[in-house]
Amino acid sequence: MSVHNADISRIFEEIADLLEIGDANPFRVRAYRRAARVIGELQLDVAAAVHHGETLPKLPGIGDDLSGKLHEIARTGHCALLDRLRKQAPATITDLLAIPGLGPRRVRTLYRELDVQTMEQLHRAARDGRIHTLHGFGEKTELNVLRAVESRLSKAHRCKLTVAAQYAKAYVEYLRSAPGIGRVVLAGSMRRMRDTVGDIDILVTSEASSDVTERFVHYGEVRQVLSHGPTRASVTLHCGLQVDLRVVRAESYGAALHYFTGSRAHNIAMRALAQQQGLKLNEYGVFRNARRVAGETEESVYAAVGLPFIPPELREDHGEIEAARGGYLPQLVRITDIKGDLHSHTRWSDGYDSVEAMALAAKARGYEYLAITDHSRRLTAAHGLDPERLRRQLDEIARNTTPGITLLKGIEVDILEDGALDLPDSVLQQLDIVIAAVHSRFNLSRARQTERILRALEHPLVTMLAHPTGRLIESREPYDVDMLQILRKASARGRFLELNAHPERLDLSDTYCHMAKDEGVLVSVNSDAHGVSQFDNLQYGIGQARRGWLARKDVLNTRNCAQLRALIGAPRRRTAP
Ligand code: DGT
Ligand code: CA
Ligand code: CA
Repeated sequence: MSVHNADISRIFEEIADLLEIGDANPFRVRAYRRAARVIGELQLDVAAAVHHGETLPKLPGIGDDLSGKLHEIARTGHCALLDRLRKQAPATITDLLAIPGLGPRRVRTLYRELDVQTMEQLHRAARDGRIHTLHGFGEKTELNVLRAVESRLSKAHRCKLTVAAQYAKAYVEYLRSAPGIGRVVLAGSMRRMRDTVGDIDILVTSEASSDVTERFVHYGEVRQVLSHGPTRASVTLHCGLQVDLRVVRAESYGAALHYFTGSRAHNIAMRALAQQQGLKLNEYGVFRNARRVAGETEESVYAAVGLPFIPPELREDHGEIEAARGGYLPQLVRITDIKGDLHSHTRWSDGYDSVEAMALAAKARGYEYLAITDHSRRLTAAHGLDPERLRRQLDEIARNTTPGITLLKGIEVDILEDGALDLPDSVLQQLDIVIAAVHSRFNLSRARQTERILRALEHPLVTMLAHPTGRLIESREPYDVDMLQILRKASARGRFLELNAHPERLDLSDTYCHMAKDEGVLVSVNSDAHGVSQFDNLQYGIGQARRGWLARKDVLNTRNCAQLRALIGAPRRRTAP
């Protein structure tokens, strides 16, 4: 059984949670949390490296003790410490942490005072009004907990795209190595690059389909076989994810891929379109009477109904079929169109690497420019920069002579509660790029949150709004803002919105990207890399941008350095003192 970085990360996170619920030393808790984050964001496959006897690179914050645990998990998939901690706590207690607002400390209180151990018990306690009297809780918290539990109990669980992608990749590799196998591809919402997926769908071509389904259900990570037939099978993995397999013959590949890519709504619209033309479209091909007229490739399927190829990211029945018919499908932005990154961190705040290492890594990706944008002082947990430390950092950036790449001096400055910025104008004036970001008071009313952001966008020195809704996928709801007003302000003031490509965020979402395009606001697809390995996050940002119909021209950082400077410099020059 193979162990993925996401598994190691989850084990460390659970250890941290259980230690904290158990009132352990906060430094120890923090060490595990940090390790979870570092491993979770690492591109290198740790278990594979351990397996091949390679020495791991020095990882920030991972000393001898944690390194030992890392090897233990990589080798065995388990950690003895976690097993011990789990025995000491009720099995379901960490589920409660999924409720926004419930950290380990509050979970500890709920457990000790009310013996709450499960989601159902939590629901009852909140409904009966037993929570608000506890120390550290209140009426408002109780109400929020009640709402969150109810929404959770009623909603099927989805998995973040990037986490599911790790499991999918390993499964695909396992299937590929089988004899007699043709193509192995991912379909479903994963191919459409949805930010979360309900399950993984794999399509295989083979003339010996039952051999393939047999191999599929005998994968080492399978927990349960849900169904197993000659051409299809479904399983759940140990991590809880469901995986569906379909095996078809090569001649049906295109039609099957089209069908299993979905979305359901797109398929239904396509079938109706085929019917209008006297054709029948299904997962085996396109047929006129009983004669197959297309199906070997997806292009042939679309061509049979008179359409050009529609990229998977657009297949949501959100107007893509009409656009294809009318000849106005956008030429979607591609990752190779990206000329630079406008949001990155270094060791000066909460990044893991130096300015120089980040510059080299950006250059190695073929970028023309990289903006270094560490946090501002208000974000103390991230070692945010005050004016003095920022000045020293700017000196270091100015001294950097990495050839072939332009470093832009920037900051990710906090937007304070009233919409003012966390650093004085005299400091911000020295920068090439100012990214304004909300990192606190997520729960302001819609009117006040919107007002706060509008005020920041009014500021003459602000270039861009970072992660505009603050959502963390599956763990924190977006804050309540009037996005249309924000976009109109950005448009009027010549400002830009970020699409933050960090896998937890993917913020702007696809829908808001489309809205930005409609309002004529350029979107910058930024990695928000906190280390050299995280520039790769960009691929997921590009996926969302494509889902949001963005073409190359709609994306700010497809511009070359000179064009970019003209665009981000303009508002600054207009208002320079
Ligand atoms: P998910 O898994 O919830 O993230 O979303 P999908 O789109 O991957 O949905 P899934 O896994 O249930 O099915 C994969 C694709 O198979 C789906 O996008 C379209 C196709 N499909 C499945 N069932 C049906 C159906 O009953 N009707 C039609 N038209 N298509 C279907
Ligand atoms: Ca699926
Ligand atoms: Ca499925």
